[in-house]
Amino acid sequence: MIFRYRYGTPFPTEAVVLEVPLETGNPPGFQVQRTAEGGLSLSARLHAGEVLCGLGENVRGINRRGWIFENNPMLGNAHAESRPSRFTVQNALIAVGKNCYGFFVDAPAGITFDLGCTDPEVMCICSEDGNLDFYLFTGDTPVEVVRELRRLIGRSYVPPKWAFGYGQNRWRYHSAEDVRTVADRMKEAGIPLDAIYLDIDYMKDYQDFTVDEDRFPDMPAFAKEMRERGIHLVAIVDSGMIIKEDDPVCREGIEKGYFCKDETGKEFIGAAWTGNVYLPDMLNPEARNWFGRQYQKLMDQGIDGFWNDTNDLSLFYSPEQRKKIMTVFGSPTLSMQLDGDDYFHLLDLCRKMQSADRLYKDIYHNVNGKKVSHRLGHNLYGLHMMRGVARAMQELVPERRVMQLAKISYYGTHRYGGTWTGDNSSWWSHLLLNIHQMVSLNVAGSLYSGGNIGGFNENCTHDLLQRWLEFGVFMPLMRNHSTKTSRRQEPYEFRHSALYARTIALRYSLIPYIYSEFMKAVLEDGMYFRPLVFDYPEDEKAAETEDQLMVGSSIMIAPVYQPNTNSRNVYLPEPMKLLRLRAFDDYDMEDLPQGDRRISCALGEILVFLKQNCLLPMCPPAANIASLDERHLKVFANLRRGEGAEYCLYQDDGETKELNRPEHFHRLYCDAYGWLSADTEELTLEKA
Ligand code: MIG
Repeated sequence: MIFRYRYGTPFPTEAVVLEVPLETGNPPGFQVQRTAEGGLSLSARLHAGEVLCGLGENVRGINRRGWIFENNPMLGNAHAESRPSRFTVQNALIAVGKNCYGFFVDAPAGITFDLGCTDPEVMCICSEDGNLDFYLFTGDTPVEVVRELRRLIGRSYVPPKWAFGYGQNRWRYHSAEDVRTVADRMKEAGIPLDAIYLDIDYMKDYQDFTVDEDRFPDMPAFAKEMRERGIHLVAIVDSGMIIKEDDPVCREGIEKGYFCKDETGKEFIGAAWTGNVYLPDMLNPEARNWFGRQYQKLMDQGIDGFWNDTNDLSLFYSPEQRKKIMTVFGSPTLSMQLDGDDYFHLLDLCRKMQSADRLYKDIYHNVNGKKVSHRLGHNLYGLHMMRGVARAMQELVPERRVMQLAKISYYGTHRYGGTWTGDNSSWWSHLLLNIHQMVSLNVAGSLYSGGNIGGFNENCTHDLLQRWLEFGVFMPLMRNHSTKTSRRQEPYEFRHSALYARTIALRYSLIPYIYSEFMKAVLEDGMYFRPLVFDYPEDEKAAETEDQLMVGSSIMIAPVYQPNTNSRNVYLPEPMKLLRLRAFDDYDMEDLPQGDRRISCALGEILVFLKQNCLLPMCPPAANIASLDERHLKVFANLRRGEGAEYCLYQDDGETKELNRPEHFHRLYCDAYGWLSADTEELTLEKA
């Protein structure tokens, strides 16, 4: 059930797709108080052992208890453990304990979640301005509660099937030649590949919708060459448009009034790291649809997908702020030898230069003719950018799915595209963080998501990349990405590239399962990744286990996320069959009882735990998704004595949008003696 409570006059975020009638009074179990400054707080008791999951890609564990989170992402928002907010703004939590319930605070800004930080037994949600819609969800199981949340916010985005293949990315593939070299070296190393991502280097002077013709002389021909090799090009688009007199898109944007304005009604000029920019007003439907239509220019060049960056705006400062600082720096009263006071005054000024609050208050949107401050609009910017792009795609290629990603996203963005978790680092702790983030993104319906494999900043090592890939095999978005100054981390850059090749090939072998489970999670408003506590809510140990995940209906995974180790502890909430996978035809199996175990796992091995009476279908690997043969499946089974098992396989053309057709669903059966059969003659099955 979904219940809705309204406080004040909330700004319409358009996150929800369902009209829910308003309740009177306050949500049961919550105490509601107004503050003297017009704010509002809702507090509830936290019970012993209760687990809180959600809040998007934030830092810290799967269980959010014990920390204060805010919905205020901004530039420089590294994945540090102390960060109160990250790019995805997903204000919902699912509570699993004596009672199982969830809630979503629909308010674009100014929300703080004190989840037992101030008082370990109290959770308090505070709103600065007191305007919000509070949705409460109930259900018998955690997944049912999630289902109610997702019924409210709408069905998740589905990319084309090739987007489940391996993608290679690095900031600074400078030219067509660079990209070709990546494709060649991947092929030489025998590594499957479906996509190469183009970072801002393909653009002419970092301007959106342009291609640098010196470095990419004939993009359409190049894209065609790549596509013939089975590789899709995915191009980055930044939200800000570089200010250029002769740029036709810029000119049109100004003429039509499609950019954000400053206090006086002039185009706001922001300093982004690529230069001074105008900001398309994504909160204005006409403006965002216009921006979306520009993507045609890139599609005409043969680009197959988009990753939409800097939708947090990524602004450094406004010209006004710069002027102020320059005045202070240039002041003759400032002595050459800075004394303590001057020094700290200057440091403080520079630090405040980036203060989002000051910056955002100078930016205005046009929402139905009304001036709306970016303070309210900040978190919604990415959502509406994706809406504009999705709508344009619907017009341009109505019958086809289009691959697209966003970085910052309010609730609702999951309907229009996938998510990558932004600039992480090549740290072991960020591999573990990536595992945690997948859970909370899945709560929010951001099912097509992933972190930068190998880490973006800092230098990756051969074992970190290998272990990250072993987890990445299960991430719907499997993309290796690094920044231009870090050590190169394409798999062929390291000595044991055969190991990486085998691991990535395993991803392709697991596609029949991964794609089926992903599609079922979308179509049933379920979750692809789940924390153990969602499946075993009565099990206290499951509630404490944060380094293992349930993936789909049949399996649990336990990735290794520490260096220099060939084993790890695993908790089995029920008896399971361990599959230690090295390659499609190289594995061992062992039946394990319920309980704690130390399990060996050498570099290049993936631990998969098959639940009882469950099946896991796999296919032989291939060079890319399009060449997979998914009609001949090898099936792993874990049967209780005297019982059979059934599996629902999903297969479609991977391109068109009609997802729920009955012919996409096939049943695989395994009887108590281990005999396999399917409900279609098109499939042949072999027992593992
Ligand atoms: O920080 O386009 O998250 O993936 O490589 C600079 C350059 C802007 C941030 C993205 C990152 C991308 C980078 N961008």
